[in-house]
Amino acid sequence: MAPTMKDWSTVEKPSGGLFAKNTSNWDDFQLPEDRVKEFWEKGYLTNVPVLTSEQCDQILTVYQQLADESDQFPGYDLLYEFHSNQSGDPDNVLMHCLGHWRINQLFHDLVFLPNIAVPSSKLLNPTEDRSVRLWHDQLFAKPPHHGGVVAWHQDYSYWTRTKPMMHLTVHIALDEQTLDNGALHYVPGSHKWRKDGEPLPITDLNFKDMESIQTVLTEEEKALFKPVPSLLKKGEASFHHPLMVHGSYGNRSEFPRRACVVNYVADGVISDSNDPILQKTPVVPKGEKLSGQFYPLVYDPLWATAK
Ligand SMILES: O=C(O)CCC(=O)C(=O)O
Repeated sequence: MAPTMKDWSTVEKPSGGLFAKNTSNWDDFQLPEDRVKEFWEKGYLTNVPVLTSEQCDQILTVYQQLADESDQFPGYDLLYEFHSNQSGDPDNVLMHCLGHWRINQLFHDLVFLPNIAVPSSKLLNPTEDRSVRLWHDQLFAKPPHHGGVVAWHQDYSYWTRTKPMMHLTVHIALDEQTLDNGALHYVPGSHKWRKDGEPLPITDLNFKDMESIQTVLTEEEKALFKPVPSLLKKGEASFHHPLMVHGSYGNRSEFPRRACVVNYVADGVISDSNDPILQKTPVVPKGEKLSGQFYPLVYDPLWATAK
């Protein structure tokens, strides 16, 4: 049984553990307009530098401890989910975790990082800048030689218990991502495939092969299915739309491939369920807005105008 410890979700601001606590020049973190346009056209943006190599190393120290110690890691019981190998197959190992921002100061501060929170305000909605709230965080780690696959999917297929769809994923590489080690891949334009904005049905995420999504694609979508790799350097992030089709192949290199993911929602997104929308968190009654301890505000465009 892991020892009890501070629950960092009770701290609704960055603590100063990963970056300076106070930021006044919020606008310095905005992306240039052409990059925002590129995001809405292609459905993703890649190679945005967000962490220094030193910050990555700081995070990797605790990341690896959590991966190695799993249920012995202090605060383990506060995690929303922890899968030391989500595939169950020792030849295709994928460590996947949610809720680590609750148990460690660096993971806590990462969700408030202005380099990701501020640009997200223009990537949650095409017509107006939005205030940004944490939805949840994730870790995806693929060990050397036998790291598993993440099959093609759209994130919003898994998130329809919250609406409307104004969600965003920020994928941060703590290790360089290459063709050999299981870099994330995107299918450009796939966020515009279904005119009704409905996500594709969930297909088997079996962590061994990528292609189960093909069973639900139309002939036209199959013809447009032209994936490209997102070759992130250490400390770079990609941002992707909730309907972007993405996935990653196995890690057959001799090095680990570890990533941190932060998922945001626009302020105003509501719960569409009377069950807990995240494991180990209280119910947000259907129709009520995500807010409070588990969904902190990480950026409000008004902060940039208030002097
Ligand atoms: O780390 C991976 O390969 C999968 C990540 C993913 O699905 C995401 O960033 O949304």
